[in-house]
Amino acid sequence: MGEVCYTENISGQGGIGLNRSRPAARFEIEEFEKLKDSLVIYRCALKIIETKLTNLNDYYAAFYEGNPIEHFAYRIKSPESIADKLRAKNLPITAEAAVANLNDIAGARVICSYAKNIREIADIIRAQHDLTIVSEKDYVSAPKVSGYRSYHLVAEVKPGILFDGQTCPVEIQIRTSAMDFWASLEHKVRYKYGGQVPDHLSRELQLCAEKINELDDRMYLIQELVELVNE
Ligand code: 0O2
Repeated sequence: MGEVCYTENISGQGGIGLNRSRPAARFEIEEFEKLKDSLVIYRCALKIIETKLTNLNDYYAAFYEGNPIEHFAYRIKSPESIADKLRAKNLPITAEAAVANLNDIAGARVICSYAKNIREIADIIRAQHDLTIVSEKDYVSAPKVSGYRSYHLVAEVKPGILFDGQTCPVEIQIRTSAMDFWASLEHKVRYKYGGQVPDHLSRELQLCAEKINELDDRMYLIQELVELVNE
């Protein structure tokens, strides 16, 4: 199992450059310094989630015949991306607004083999006594109009005594390899067009999302058939 950082530096991935229709949103220097301090707790919270997911993987690897986890990825949202998201939500570009309004500053991604694994993994995360799940979005059963499929949980984590009992949200996205492949291409396309994806590409991406969903189902069927033969 590999572990990667899911980066937001899209321009380095696959050669798709950005076509911004307006200047990038930015933090003023003073706010940027405040943001840097605010990000410490997110890094600590993310490490706790990282340990929990690594333990889950070790457990599956030891006691399950087929480990459903393909790999994990983690990232702290970049200041540029935080500023962009605040602007998109018509919020002030301040550290305080980021902390108060964004739940995905710290993010973990679990990539699994089959769609049925998504629910299993979500159930295990939900059952952790020291995590409080504050929000869940099921874009697998109800995909976004774009075609995006993934299961999102936001877990409140307590990074410990140094932070005075404060909690911190970490967004965990769970999806199959096929869904991840689609999301990463769609993200690049959206970034390239500054969010305004031309209709013909949107339609093509929606079509690909449907095909990928069908592929996920068919691959799962093959796996089930093989398991029946093994019994
Ligand atoms: P990045 O660069 O991945 O961080 P909310 O305030 O919760 O209603 P939010 O946070 O936009 O609004 O929630 P949502 O819609 O659940 O999306 C959170 C994240 O899911 C996004 O973060 C993406 O990572 C992913 N996502 C959601 N919709 C799409 C989509 O249509 N395509 C792709 N590729 N990813 C999607 P960011 O900050 O947009 O991006």
